[in-house]
Amino acid sequence: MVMKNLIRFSVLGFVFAAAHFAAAQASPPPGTIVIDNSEAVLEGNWGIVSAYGGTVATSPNKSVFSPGEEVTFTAKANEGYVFDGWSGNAEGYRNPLRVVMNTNKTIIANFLAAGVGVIMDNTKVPEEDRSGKWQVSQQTAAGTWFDNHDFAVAKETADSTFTFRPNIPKAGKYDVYIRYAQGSNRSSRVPWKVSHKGGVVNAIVNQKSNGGEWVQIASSVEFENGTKKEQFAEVTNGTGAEPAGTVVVADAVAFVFVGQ
Ligand SMILES: [Ca+2]
Repeated sequence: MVMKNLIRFSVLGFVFAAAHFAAAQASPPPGTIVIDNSEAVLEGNWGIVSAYGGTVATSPNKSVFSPGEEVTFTAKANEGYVFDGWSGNAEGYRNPLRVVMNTNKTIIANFLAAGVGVIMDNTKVPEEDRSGKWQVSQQTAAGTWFDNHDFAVAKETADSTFTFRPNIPKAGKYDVYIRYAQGSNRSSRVPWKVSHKGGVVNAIVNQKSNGGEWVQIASSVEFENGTKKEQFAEVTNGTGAEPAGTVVVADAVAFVFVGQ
């Protein structure tokens, strides 16, 4: 008897605005999507889109495989969507994804409807925008954006700084959100600062909860086009007194256009 392994695809469309950004966008600006590895540059439509967000190509192109056979899946987002990783019997954001068919699998490609803005991952932050002692997480904790996050041990007074300095696609007003994998060893008062054209906004975030969500730290702040020294979202490890072993997490920051 020859065993066969079956594969089934579910292609899910999620609405970026509703699923990942709580703030409703009233009048969506039009556009297209560019995605650059771990930094998604999103230029597209906000709002409810009912169509599925993309397709998955299978190579070799068939749905029944011999045990041990290797297959490559390539997710392709439709216009107005961005690929948001694998789930089911796969995980992460590798695309194309190589899978060995040693059992029946259900692999889900997730897509997000896009809005205007930038999601900047910790892996895109250059050395000159990090100071102090940051370490890369060795495991991908649930809720992490892309493969990893950086973390630093919390201190009463900050000695480590991590600065997300985005390439803003369009001058205007932006809401700013951060993301992290929550955990019991996270600080309950992580200090974030958003520096924008009109000044500075400070926010304290409890990273013990709301992990894997986009948590808003600034609302309708103004940015110029491009990358600028004074335009950033920054986290430090200066939490005040915390139990030994407490850490702060730098994972990803989303800058979402909300209007001129
Ligand atoms: Ca990350």
